[in-house]
Order: sequence, then structure tokens, then C-alpha cells
Amino acid sequence: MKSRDTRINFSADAALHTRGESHFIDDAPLAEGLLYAAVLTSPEAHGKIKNLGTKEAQKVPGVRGLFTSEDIPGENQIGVIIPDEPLLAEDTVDYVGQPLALVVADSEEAAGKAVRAIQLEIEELPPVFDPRKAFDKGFLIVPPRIFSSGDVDSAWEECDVIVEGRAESGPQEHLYLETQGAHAFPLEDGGVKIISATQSPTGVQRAAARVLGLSLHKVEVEVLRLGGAFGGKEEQAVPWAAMAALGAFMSKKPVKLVLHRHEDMCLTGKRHPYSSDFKIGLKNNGEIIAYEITFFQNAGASADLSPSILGRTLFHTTGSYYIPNVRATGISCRTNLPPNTACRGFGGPQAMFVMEAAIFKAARALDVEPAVIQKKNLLKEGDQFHYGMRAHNCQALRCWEAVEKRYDCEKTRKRVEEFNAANPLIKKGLYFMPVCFGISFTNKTLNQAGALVHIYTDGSVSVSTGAVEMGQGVKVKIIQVASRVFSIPAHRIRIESTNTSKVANTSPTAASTGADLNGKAAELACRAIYMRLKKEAADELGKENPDEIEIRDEAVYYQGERTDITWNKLIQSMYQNRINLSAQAHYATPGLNFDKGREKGEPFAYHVFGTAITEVSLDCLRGTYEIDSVQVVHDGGTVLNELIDRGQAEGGIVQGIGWLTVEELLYSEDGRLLTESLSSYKVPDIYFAPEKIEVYFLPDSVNPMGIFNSKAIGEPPFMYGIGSYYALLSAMGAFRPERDFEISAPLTPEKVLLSLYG
Ligand code: LUZ
Ligand code: MOS
Repeated sequence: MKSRDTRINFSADAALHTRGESHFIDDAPLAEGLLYAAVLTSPEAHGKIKNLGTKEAQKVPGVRGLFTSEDIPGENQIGVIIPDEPLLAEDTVDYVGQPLALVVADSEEAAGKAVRAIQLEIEELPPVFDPRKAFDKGFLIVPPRIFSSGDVDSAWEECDVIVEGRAESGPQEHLYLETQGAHAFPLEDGGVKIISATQSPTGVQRAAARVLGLSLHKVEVEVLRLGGAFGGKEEQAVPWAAMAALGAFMSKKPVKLVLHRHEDMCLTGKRHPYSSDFKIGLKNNGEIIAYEITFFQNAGASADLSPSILGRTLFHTTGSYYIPNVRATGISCRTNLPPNTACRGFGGPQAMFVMEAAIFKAARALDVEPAVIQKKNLLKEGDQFHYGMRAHNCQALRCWEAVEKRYDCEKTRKRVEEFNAANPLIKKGLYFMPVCFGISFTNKTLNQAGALVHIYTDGSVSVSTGAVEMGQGVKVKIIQVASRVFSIPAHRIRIESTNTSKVANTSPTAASTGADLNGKAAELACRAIYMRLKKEAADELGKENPDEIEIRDEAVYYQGERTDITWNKLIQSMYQNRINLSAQAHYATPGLNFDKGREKGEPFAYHVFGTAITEVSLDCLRGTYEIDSVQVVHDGGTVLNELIDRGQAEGGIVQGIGWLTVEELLYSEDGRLLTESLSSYKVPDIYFAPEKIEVYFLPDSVNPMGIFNSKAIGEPPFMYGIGSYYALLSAMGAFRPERDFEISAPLTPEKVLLSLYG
């Protein structure tokens, strides 16, 4: 049944998911003596802790341990970029939902009861939620950071038109299907093993070791797969894993901590909301001469990854365009919200949203279609970004023109104009959205990965890497790598769980780099074994030159002729002759350098390009709308797995549309999340998703920096969703041509109505 096997392996997780057989944190068998954890969190957005009385709570039947900041054996600190985040609050609370105490008990009920029995008194302090207000008070996470090129101040004089404005973009809930959670097990030598739903096994390992005062080799972290992450588990799986580890370490019992959906929504950080001031200057012909922007990032109560996310915002300030004079200032503001965190695009979408706002307003001032300005200023081969790097293998214009041609945009534009002329109350809008996204962690150090490959004596292959499978298909891509290098079918290859004791010092599976980095490491490890296999085959055949040996379709070829040595036979002789059938390898992305003093350099291995055209229909009586179509030409390099990449693109597009249209997080005046369930937080469902999504992969694009010339796919398509916002604004403009609408996302139907009639 080889063919069936092959099919299953190539979609290993898909088949298991479909049958409901794949395991997530909550599916792990319950250990003997398992304790359940519950967390006391702050009801106030800001205040001094006056009393944290645990006496009554300790008496609740079934309670096996209750821990506050004072009980932490190591350091009460989990901040990675800046040490500003206690695991359990000490003197103050800084957001609603901040963890204060951990209870472990025989049952979930007992743990919950004990948490409610804790006596908590907080003396309220005034909270700040608005990033601009935080800035005025000097509440910053890090000092402001400025990227610049050319000479903005004198460039304004060259401009025929100058437009200024403000743009707001909202937060976004990650809404991974699997909520945050972990199991922790005490080990015989005082260490702990943690099974965590994290994108960053090493991050969890480091945090738990720090909190428990252990060396790293005494903390093992294992990840089987995640039920989605979207950046929400890059940093924020840590507190829950560290608390489970604390409970297990102190109580010497296994501990399970899994958040309920409403807890997850209330306690964890979101995509960062940004408030931005922009100024753009152009020639009458549409050429952009200068762009100045200040980003106020709402970081929440602690740094988390905010400075790094702000960095990516600054890198993506100019989107897909070449602008000779740029000054971008990024300000990370400390507010009393849960720490905001990585979310697909990592600050890039927030920057591109404002760039499009500036172009949209400039087009109005010049009385042209935004597309005229967009196309005129698209990046060309060799153009220099404001951070010094040049665009290589630039596909921006090729993608744009392919969209125009493939989707017959002239005809569509005419159709939309005619429709709008004929319909007084329903208006259509159309918008091009070009995307250019830099691939690599902007922190150079993180651009490395390891792999460990074993061939067992029956010829089956086991591959471990640092990559975490979260539904993005990285397992399948790594199977493809091993399958290609060895020329064996997929059913012979298994991707192991991600474990810090198999592959150490891993970077998070993030920044769209999971397949690139770990795939390259796996390729190197497989190639190392492949060299030994060829030498062994040459020896068996009594030949001198291993380079004349090739392994193809599970058989050994010599000078292009098939021999009678099969894969299984070859592996057997390797073993009999005591030759190593395992290899470990390490990959580090070459060519990266960035000078943070000058804010210039080559931070990215390459860029991903693409263009989308979005069409929407707006009911101007009700404010409701439909996203009719999103049609894309995407540069995926030489696509490694079209099905996976298409899935990533479609999902990203819908998630991007959701961010800018219907996904709205609302807070009470005292900082409590009001939209804490799916009945109040609306995400795109299958009915809201565009009727038509077409993704066409640009042919003839190569990328030596990716696996087998492919390009990263995870984040770039998210930003096609920005097109939906401006398509809707265009439709609104067709109804109320005299109005200059505010730029404020999400553009919910309510907001549309208020903008049309308010
Ligand atoms: N995470 C990170 C990321 O630590 N650095 C990055 O540059 C990045 N980019 C995108 C998504 N996650
Ligand atoms: Mo990320 S936003 O975890 O790639």
C-alpha cells in the first residue's frame, strides 16, 4: 500500500486533523497524580497591591499549592528584550488580566474555588490606554527610533502637492483555535519537562529555567504541534508554560494549565494598535518625493516583542514603493493594556496601511486614481530602501502588470464606474494593493537553525528540526526536502516533535522563516549523510569515484546506469560496515548585516513581492458590505508546495481583511476587554470571506536564499487584505465624493454608516 502511505505522509497532519486523531495540548493523556492550575489575575488596569491574602484559599479542599511572586525560586522575570515583565505581579498591577498568583489543585473546580478565595486589595492608580497620552507623559518602552534617507526637510520645496493626515489601525485577536496551555512534569533530578503550545520552545525553556533557577539542560521543552499561532505563541506561550513549570517544580506533581477561550482573549496581548501622523509630498505627475511619518505604537504594559515589531514597522514604512526622502520615527508607548505581541506581519502591516492612507489622500489631492501614484512609484530593480538595502530580483512591477493583464483590470474599472453611475445606493470600490515584505528575522542572531537526521536500519528516516508545526505545513515542506535529497518517497520520512533536547538553541518558528531556515538545516544534514551513502555505494561496487554514484527512486545508479543496490540494501551495508547513519547540521542565513547606529544595512535575505486587486460592494443605506473578490499575482519564487502556499495565501488574505473590516476589540473605560468571546468579536466566516479569491503564482522567479528556490509564504499575503479597506473607502467616496474620510481601522459597518451620514 505504498501509494496510500505516500499520500498520508504528504499531508500527514491534514489526514489526522480530518479524522480528529491529531493531538494538541488538551489531548495528552492525563498523568497519574495530575494537578490542575488556575491563575488569579488583576481586575484593575493599574494599581498598588495592598493585600494578597492566601490563608482562606489554602484551606480549600484539594489545593496542593498556592504560589505568589514571593515563592518563585529563581528570578520573577520573563521579559526577553527588556526585563520589565514579572511572571507574577509584585508591587503593582499594570493591566487587567495580569497574573498575580497560581493555584494547583486536584481538580479544576478546586483550583478555581481557591483562586476566588484569595483576598486581593488593590489601591487604584490612574491608567493610560492611549499611546499618544502615554507618549505625552513620557511612558516609553524604549527611546524613539528614527530611520531616514535623503533630505526630507528640504525635499518639501520640490513638491507640487503636500498632504498631511493621521491614520489609526486597531488591535487584532490572534484567534488560534487551540488556546494557550502547557503540561509540566517534575523530573527525577529536579528538572522539569514541559509540553507547551509554543512557537518558541527555546524561549519557553529559557523562561522556565530563569524562573526556577535551573540551568537550561534541566528544562526540556517538547512541542508536537500547535492549533494555530499567528505570532500569538511566539512570546506569549511563555507565562503559561512557566507557571505550569513552577507548579510542577514546587509540588513535585505533573501540572496542566490550559486557558479557556474567554481567559485567553482577556489575558493575552494582541496585534499592536498604531496611531500615526503622516506627511507626503509629490510632483504633479504623481512621483513621490518625500514621506515623513511618526508611528505611535500601543505596546501595552510591558515590552514583550514591541521594540522588534516597531523595527519591522520602520523597515516597511514605504511598502512597495521607492521614495527618495524619508523620515520615519517609531515610538513604542507603554499603556495599561495586556502586552501586545507578534501577530502575522509583525508591525509590517501597520506601516503599509499608513503608506496606502497617504497615497489614497494624495490621489484625492491630485485628482487621480490611487493606482496611478502606486504604479508610478513601485520599486524597481536596484532601488534603494530607506534603510540602505537595494531591491534584488525585484518583482514588484511584474506582479502589478500581471494583475492588470490577467484580471483584465481596465474592463473591471469600467464595469465598476458604470455600476456606480447606475446605482445610487449600492457602490462598488476597487483597489490595487502591492506588497513587499522583507524575509529574515530583523534580529540577525535569530537567523539560524539546526536539524538532526537519522536513517534507521530499515531505511526509514527521522528528521528533527527547530521548526514548530502550527498548521502552516512546515512538516510537509521538510519531508519534501529530505525526500528530494535522498530521492526516496515521503512515506519513508517522519518529522519528529520539536524538542529542545534534540535540536537546541532554536529560534522561534516565526517571521515566515520556518521552512527556509529549518529546511536549509535539514537539507544540509541530509546531504552530509548522502555523501556517505554515495561513498559506501562506490565501495560496494568497487568504484573509485563517489561522484559517479547517484541515488534515484530508492536505487543506486552508477554513471547513469541502474545497479542492483537498492536503498534498503545500501542502508544495510552502511550499518554492517559501521558507518554513521545520522547527521546534525546547522544553517545560518548568509549576507545579513545591519548597523543599528546608522540604521542602514542588509537586514533581509530577500523580499517577497506581489499585488492584489480587491473589489467590494457597499450598501450605502445600511453600511454593510461584501468583499466580492481578491485577485492576486504572488511571487512565491519557485513554489515548493503549491497547495500549502495557496492555503497560506488565502488564509492570510482573509485574516488581513478581518483586521481592517469586522474585527473590533472594545474595552471598557477602566480597561476591561468587552469583546471577550466569539459572540461579540466578529471574525470573517466563510460567508464574509470573498466570494472569489484567486492566487496566481508568478512564473520564472528564483530565489537562491530559499529552499529549492522557493520563497517564504507565511506573512506576506496578510497584507493583501489592506486592499479591502481602501476599496471600501473608494466605494464610500463614490457615494459621498465631497467627504474626506478619516482613516481609522477597523472599518466596521457601523463606522461606515457614521462616516457616510455622521
Ligand atoms: N519575530 C521576530 C518575527 O522575533 N523578529 C522578526 O523580525 C519577526 N518578523 C516577523 C514575525 N515574527
Ligand atoms: Mo510571527 S508574527 O510569530 O511570524
